[in-house]
Amino acid sequence: MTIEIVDVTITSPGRNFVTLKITTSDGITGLGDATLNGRELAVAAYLSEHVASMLVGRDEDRIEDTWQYLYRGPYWRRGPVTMAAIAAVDMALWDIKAKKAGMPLYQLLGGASREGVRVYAHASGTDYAALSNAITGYKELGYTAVRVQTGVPGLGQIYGVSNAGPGVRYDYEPAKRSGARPAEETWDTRNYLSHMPGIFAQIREEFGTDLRILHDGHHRMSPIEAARFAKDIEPYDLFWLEDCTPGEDQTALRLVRQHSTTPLAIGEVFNSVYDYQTLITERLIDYVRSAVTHTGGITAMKKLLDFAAIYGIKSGIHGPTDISPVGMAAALHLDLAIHNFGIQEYMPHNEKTLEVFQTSFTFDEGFLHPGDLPGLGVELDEEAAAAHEYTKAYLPVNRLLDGTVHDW
Ligand code: KDG
Ligand code: MG
Repeated sequence: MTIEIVDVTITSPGRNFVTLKITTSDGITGLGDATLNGRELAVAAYLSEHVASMLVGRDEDRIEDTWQYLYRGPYWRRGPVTMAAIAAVDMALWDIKAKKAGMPLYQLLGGASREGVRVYAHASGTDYAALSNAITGYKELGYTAVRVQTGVPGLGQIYGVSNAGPGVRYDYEPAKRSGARPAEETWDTRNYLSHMPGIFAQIREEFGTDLRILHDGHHRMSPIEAARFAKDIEPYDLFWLEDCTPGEDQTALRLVRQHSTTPLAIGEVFNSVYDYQTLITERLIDYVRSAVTHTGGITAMKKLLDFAAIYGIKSGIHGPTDISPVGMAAALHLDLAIHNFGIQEYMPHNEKTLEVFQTSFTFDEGFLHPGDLPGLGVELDEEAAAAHEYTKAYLPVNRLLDGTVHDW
């Protein structure tokens, strides 16, 4: 059989998603997530203008060969747009193969290594009281791990903090529908460094030692600032400190490592195994944070995680709301199958999104399972998708208090 139809759907049920659908000559369909937050149309055009016609007529079973054809074939390699496009094709082909086998995808990846995958939720609040409320809410829902982000005195709205008032929030969304230009936020690392350790102390005091606490630095610290921070927060036993320094500077983490035993995670802005070469071989990180959607799909992610496993490094696959339910399903099948699973990020999608993408995920006491439908287990309702037109939305730009553009 061969690939017959290749469709790209852009939908915006509260936020934008790009989805690839491949249909084979015998009518089997596969879905792939191609969503790149704030640059959605670039990936959609890459797929529809350059990739779709190359796929038609190819054998849908040749997943590795198709991956290499799309990666090596065009000469220009890597980058988030290319790798998101390749990821979408790869996911769709695995979805088809698993449907043909009549099995959930994780069975083709070696079968389940666990009963469910531990997930972490996003708890945030503008101050400690609001944050504590959110953590309590997630604990009541059964979560055993939370990422905590809070406001910093002297700054306004900052990364990762919901300003929707107290209570549990499922749908913190960093990309803003701000018209032609991104919104702007302000930042001051000095305020952050002096405020945050006290927050972790309060959390440990209120919630005890069982709760897994994660935190995202969102690439904002210099190497020496990150080293100091990682050392200062050691007593609070974080599960991980994520993205403490800018992602493209792999050797920055040497300095952090030399000074602290706080576990480190990085990689949501990476798009290939080469972004990790130094980090993995020098054991500078503990968790790989790539998204399946941005790193070339299931084929590439499995190789990356196997490489990490050799060095005792675990997975922490990126799973914010800008990964569609299709990308999330790909992550969950991998999580269930691999041996070196660490934890999975989980921000449940809003109701409108789950009408467009019907999933078979189940959540039980802090653990997710992708379900046992053949393939990825996600259906796209194209009529529902068509009701939500693409709306320009951007991640905010971050400036220091004096106006200098800073890492976001
Ligand atoms: O598109 C960017 C978001 O996915 C990112 O800001 C979310 O840092 C993030 C996280 O850890 O989920
Ligand atoms: Mg992050």
